[in-house]
Amino acid sequence: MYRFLFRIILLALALPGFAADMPPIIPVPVSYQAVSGSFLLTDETPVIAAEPAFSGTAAYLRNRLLAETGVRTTRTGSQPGIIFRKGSSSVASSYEISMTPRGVIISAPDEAGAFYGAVSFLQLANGKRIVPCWSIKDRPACEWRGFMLDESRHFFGKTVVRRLLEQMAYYKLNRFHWHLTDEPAWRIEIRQYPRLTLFGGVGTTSDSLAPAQYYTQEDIREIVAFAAERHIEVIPEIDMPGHATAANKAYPAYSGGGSDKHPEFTFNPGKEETYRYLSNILKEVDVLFPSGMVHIGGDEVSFGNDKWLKDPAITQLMTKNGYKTALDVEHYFLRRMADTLRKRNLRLLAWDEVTQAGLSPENTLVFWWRHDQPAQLRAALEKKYPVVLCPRLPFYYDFVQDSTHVSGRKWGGRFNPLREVYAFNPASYGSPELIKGIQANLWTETVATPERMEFMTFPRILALAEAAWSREKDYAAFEQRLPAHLQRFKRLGIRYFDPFRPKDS
Ligand code: TNX
Repeated sequence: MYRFLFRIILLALALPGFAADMPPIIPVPVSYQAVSGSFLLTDETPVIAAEPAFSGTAAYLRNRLLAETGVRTTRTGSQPGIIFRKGSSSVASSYEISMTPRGVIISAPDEAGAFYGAVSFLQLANGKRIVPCWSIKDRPACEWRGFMLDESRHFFGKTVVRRLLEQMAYYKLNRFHWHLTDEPAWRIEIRQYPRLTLFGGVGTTSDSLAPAQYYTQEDIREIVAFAAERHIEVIPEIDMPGHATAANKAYPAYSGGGSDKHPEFTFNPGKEETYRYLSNILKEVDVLFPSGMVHIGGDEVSFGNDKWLKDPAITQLMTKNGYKTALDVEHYFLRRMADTLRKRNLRLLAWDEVTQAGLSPENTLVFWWRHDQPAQLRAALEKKYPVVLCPRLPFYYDFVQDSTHVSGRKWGGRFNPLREVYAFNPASYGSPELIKGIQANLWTETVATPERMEFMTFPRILALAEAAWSREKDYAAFEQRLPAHLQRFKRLGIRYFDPFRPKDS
């Protein structure tokens, strides 16, 4: 009998999760130490913001503890509690947790740090009321920890986006890049140009007769506020001068035409009216998004600029300025848009095609996505552009994550398994002062439903988070912490890919 019990205890110690040499937190904190004993959460546990600026975070923690553990914490009381304090560290977004069975202190220099401390505590609790004690010190490696969702190709809507943002926050991601316009649809209400969403909103790639689906300005405000409560900045992408098909269907006067494969793909860079029109659109966008950044795309213009050299307005512009190629015109367009954004004190974000356009590095952020063109990254860094790394391999989440998967993209037989997302190390690219961080991009031509969206996102977003936040990484240790997170997804009804059973899907 005793031998049997002994064996069970040994087995339990050997199992992942029981080997408590690492807290169950993803992304793994910078330093941690197990402390003996556990902290008990009850309906009498007070959660207190000793620093008034942290009261929003205290409220958030209480709310999530209720949602995830069912415990109804209180605001004051004599029971052991959770206290948020201003800490002595001056590192932005850092935090410390010190815990004993008699109380939890979360200290941070700023609101973001307090929030990340709260999130780490939530992960320590992992849905349970008995929380093992740890002492933790933590700070992010990358400032930009981003995720992009394409809602032009398929529309998922507010409920799904809120669920995604909640999980992004749980893993300390802090930038939501919202790809709202492209060929099939324009998904953001613009008051001055209502047809954008009337016509451009119609259809997804799967159903061209579906009713218009888009975000009203009220919806946008709601999502932006929801994200802000979770320390996530939302950056809209209004793609130009290419990928503009939906807008051009609504307002053909500003179209620069397209190609056989991509009809009406571009805005017309030769007409002054186009700049007025786009500047009016960006004014409304600016007011809705407090991040002070707008992503203007700038990608793949050559897919549909076939008509530019035959267009009277464009050829006139070329003669006037001595331009020889469509690329010269594209760069002119981008400089004009940069002027528009600069006048409004907005930062210009764009894909790596814009590196050669002659924009001012101070006001720009370049997204390196073409993994097969490392020279583009080198050029951007040489020109002193700040950069976010989001190379297709391993950061395009429309790429499948297992060799057995058929729905989704591959690149010359390669795809993006969890392990490769995890292995990505931004520090290995050097230039720490210019490389702001990393981002994963979920394009949705092949992702038609919310379930599929989640399946492509989870758990790869966890590997992204650890690659962005943590300095020391170990895939085996990550794999040990993963099952508890997958179980949580199951509890919350989040669809995910199970890397331990790849054939299940
Ligand atoms: C390239 S990445 C695109 C997107 C597609 C994606 C599909 C980029 C700037 N442009 O328009 O959706 O590939 O993987």
